[in-house]
Amino acid sequence: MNLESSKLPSHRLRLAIQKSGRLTEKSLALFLQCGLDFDLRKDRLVNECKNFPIDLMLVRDDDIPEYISDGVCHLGIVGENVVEEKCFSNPHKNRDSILIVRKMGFGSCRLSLAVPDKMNFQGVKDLEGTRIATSYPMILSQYLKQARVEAKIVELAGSVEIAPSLKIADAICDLVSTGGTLRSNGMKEVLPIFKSQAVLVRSAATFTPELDLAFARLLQRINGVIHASESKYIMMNAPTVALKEIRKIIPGMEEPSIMPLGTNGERIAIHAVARETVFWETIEQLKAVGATSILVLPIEKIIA
Ligand code: PRT
Ligand code: ZN
Repeated sequence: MNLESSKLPSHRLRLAIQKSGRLTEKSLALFLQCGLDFDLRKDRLVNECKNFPIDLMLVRDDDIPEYISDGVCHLGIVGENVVEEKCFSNPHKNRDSILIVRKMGFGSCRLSLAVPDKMNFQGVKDLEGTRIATSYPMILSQYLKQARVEAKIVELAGSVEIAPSLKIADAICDLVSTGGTLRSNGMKEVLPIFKSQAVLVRSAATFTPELDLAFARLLQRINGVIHASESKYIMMNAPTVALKEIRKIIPGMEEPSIMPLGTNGERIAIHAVARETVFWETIEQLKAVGATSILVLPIEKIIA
């Protein structure tokens, strides 16, 4: 690492993201939606933002918790699984040096125990005396300790799913999202032990007032973008008598705007923000109680 460019400035936030991997594209898309303009060059360790006091550091995801604990950067976006493994479940690390600020709503997966299809698995006690391959030895050993199961942990950096067929392990503990990798390697997921998604983390160290302000502004933008992406603006016409039912149908509906249609009081127009995903089933239910001209619109920003 170029030490000159890694010196931590006191007037600009430094945020670490994964340089190249599953979290990179979504992290960058979020910054774009937050109005941050980076002239990004992947061969540069630190990339300056042109219109906000923040710089992006592009690194390997495994190093992000360490960089934050060591004061190399103020913030990071990383899988919760990595924070848990590198800091929270690691007895040699200072777990108070890093704080999870919020979940980001992408990069969802789970760390699960998996065994060969042919194994008759009844419960975690069946793993007593076995060899379990994983890239997450800290989380796994904590789990086994709590479950009072003695097993040998075989630490591997990658391709954990092939360990049983290589006969170097009897079971594995690996990240799963669709389950396709396990299936194509003749394995079955038997126990999810840690649920994860990408999280925004910060150093627990106190920021200067200047950095505190920049962080508050950044967080407000991130919150606004994430709330907006989870929400929809719904408009419809409906019989006045159906209002109570409609309130129950729309997920997470806040106080709607209600306008009379015509003069006889029989029909109303309803405009509302739904805080959760609006599925086709919801729209069918609205139609069933008499709603017409239903419009579901995306929301770009929500600032409370
Ligand atoms: O190079 P660098 O070290 O930065 O990247 P990396 O290879 O360590 O990480 P990367 O890009 O694979 O993953 C980054 C983060 O994405 C992880 O730390 C998780 O928080 C998150 N994530 C979400 C996943 C998955 N889903 C995932 N499915 N990380 C890895 N996988 C792998 C898993 O290890 C297994 O090999 O995908 C395979 C299983 O996927 P399915 O869909 O077949 O179940
Ligand atoms: Zn990694």
